[in-house]
Amino acid sequence: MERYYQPEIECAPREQIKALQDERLVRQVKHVWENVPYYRRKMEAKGVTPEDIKSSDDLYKLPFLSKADLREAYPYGLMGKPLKDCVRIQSTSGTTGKRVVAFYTQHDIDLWEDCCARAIMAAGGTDEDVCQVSYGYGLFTGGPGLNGGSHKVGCLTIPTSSGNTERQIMFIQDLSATILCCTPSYAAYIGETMKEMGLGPDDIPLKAGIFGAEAWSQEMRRDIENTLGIKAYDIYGLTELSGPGVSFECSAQTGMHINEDHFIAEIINPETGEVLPEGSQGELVFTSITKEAFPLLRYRTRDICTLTREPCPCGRTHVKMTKPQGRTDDMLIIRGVNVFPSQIETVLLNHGYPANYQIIVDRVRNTDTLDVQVEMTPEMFTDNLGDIAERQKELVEGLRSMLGLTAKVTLVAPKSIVRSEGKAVRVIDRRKI
Ligand code: DLL
Repeated sequence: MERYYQPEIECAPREQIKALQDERLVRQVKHVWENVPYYRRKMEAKGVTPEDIKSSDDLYKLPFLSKADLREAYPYGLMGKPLKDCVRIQSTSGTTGKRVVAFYTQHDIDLWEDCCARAIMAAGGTDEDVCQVSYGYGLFTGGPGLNGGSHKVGCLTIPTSSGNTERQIMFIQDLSATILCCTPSYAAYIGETMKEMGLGPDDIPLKAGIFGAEAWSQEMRRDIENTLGIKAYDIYGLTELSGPGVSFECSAQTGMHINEDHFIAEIINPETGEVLPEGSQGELVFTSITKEAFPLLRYRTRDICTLTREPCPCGRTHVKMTKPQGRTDDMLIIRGVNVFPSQIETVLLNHGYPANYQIIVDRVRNTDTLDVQVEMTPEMFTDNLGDIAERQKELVEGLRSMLGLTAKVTLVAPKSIVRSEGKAVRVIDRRKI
């Protein structure tokens, strides 16, 4: 049975959602014009005023915002409310440049937690469930967002945060956790640690997992589902727009429903900025129509995906996005070929390897090199060099047919690639271009 947190809005007829978006957009543009001088200047430069925005059909007239704007306006330049009305900040884990700092009023937090509650109920959660939140707490949005959503659903919430993996497993067992929320790489690590402790899926009561914050393939999903004995659901979001819960998977698992009463989604051509028709692949752009403190209009996410309005058997009517197929900024261009780390992951998992790998890109004598280091499972591990060479050759072939490129593959010993308790670092690009 499909469960909803706010069925009247999650399953509302399309016309009703469109009317709500129109009304909220008009109000939001006015709010931003009056309160965010940085964006007002951008609108003026483009010759747009709030009178030009009469409905969501006029969205294309507004200027884009990008991460560069966030850096330029850091920290207070994009706020829509005075600091005294804000109650919280969250921030990205960005390692380059300035971090993104997002502000929230109590109302913003309330709506954000509603979005996370929708995701938990879509994964089958109820007030009978015990929900272990193993995303990082603190500045990262994963822990606080799902914690709030879990409270709203009425689950007994275990705020373990990430880390101390054996203790995570002990809590799952002792407190009978039924839902696990963490990054997919941490879920895989928890599964691996369970195996080492001699535990299998039947030894834990988990039934569902809500995993996101980083790219993960369908193959990785199956892997996690088998080791933990659960159904694994995807959840998407970004700090700039609140955090997790911008979109989430339902039981159909054919994309993630975007919470359209809070966010209007567009797909654009990342090179030209042109809005693309439904079904096209391109860069996802969001306009937040309910956020008060940090109201971003036409924010370019750099995530590449496709939108679909095909009716969903779950009964929800909100548009669905595919799993992000990559980011405009994590796409590697290697010897002129576009490569996404997710493609490499798919090849590895299809050949039976775990999702523990590292992609090292370098430039030697003006030629790009692609080195993929892949961990063997303990069962594969051997000191027979002939066997290893044979396996490496198979992977080189698999990668060649997926990417059209020759990579160097190095199989490494089990556990030699550092595990992540949050987002995994998959790519090391040593090129100095
Ligand atoms: O990762 C928010 C989040 C927390 C989402 C917990 C889901 C669960 P940021 O740290 O700002 O926020 O990173 C946002 O992470 O633009 C995507 O590139 C990527 N991302 C988030 N969810 C997914 C997902 C959080 N389900 C950036 N699949 C986004 C693929 C994802 N990529």
